[in-house]
Amino acid sequence: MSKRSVYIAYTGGTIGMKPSQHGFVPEAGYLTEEVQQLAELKRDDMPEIEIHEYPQLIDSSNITPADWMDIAKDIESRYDDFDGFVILHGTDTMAYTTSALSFILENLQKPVIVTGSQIPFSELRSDGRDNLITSILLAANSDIPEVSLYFHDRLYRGNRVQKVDANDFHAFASPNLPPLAKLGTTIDINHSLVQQPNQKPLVVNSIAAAEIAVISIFPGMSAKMLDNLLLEPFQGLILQTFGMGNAPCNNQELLDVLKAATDRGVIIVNITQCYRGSVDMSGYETGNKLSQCGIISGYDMTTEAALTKLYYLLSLSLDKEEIKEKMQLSLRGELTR
Ligand code: ASN
Repeated sequence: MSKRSVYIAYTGGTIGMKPSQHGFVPEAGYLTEEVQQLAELKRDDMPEIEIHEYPQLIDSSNITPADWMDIAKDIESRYDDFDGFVILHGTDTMAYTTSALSFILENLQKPVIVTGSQIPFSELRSDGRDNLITSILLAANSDIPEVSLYFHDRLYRGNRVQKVDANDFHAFASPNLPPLAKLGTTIDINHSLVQQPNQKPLVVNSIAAAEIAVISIFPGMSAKMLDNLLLEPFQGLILQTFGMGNAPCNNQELLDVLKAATDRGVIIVNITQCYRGSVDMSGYETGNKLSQCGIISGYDMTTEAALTKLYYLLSLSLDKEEIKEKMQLSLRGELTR
């Protein structure tokens, strides 16, 4: 039987960085060379790998929707040649990229695992080695047909994760869905959570930048500020609200601004500021007023999932009602109703 094979796309991030006068920066060529020399990859029980270093390595804070498309098209061009895919990426915006890729890559039948590190490979205590080796193993053998994120002994659904710690090796969490796999002395895959592949061919959807924003409601928020933001050609807002989806209902000016915006066709999606839990606008008057303004529920979506899903749906040339309907349905396992 021929060996399994994994394609590694190296986009940048701390994992391949070196110190500079201005702090850590990605260093061309460095990580590719280190990976090719890894003793672990020469073992018989490891798959064949091919590593493709991107011409412009970036700190992931510089990522744009155009970069997500480049990654997706790169996977598409090698899709038939490999059993699984590993994307090496910075941690800062990794959850945005995994969410975006989950919407861009439709009918996925092979694992696409995004990983990186908190300490560069070049440093003694780097967490990059385990993150990389385990991601390669899972990409080759797990048959999890999803965009997922592997970090510090956990494999998470890509559109359910958030970066929750700037320093700790345990940098990611999936507040509203248990991990797809836990790795200790054994590898425990939670098969009941893993999405079932369909037999349709891979579709690479397009995502383009749009006039959208994420705003967190806060005490004393000005209606005028929001009104200015929502002016034409503004298309959509992810509104992070209190608790179960609540906002001040004693500020009529604020409610009028929101209602006027949805009447103009601006799509406003209500997600909670809380770390865990779901929006239910029927729970309190303060939430109910928002639904009366034409605001739709984002249920338990993360900010990253809601934002990238809105980009995705706006790119599909659907009418507004279809966008609102799809926004509230689970398309790739990103929300629970
Ligand atoms: N700033 C880095 C990045 O996101 C952080 C990291 O990768 N740990 O590219």
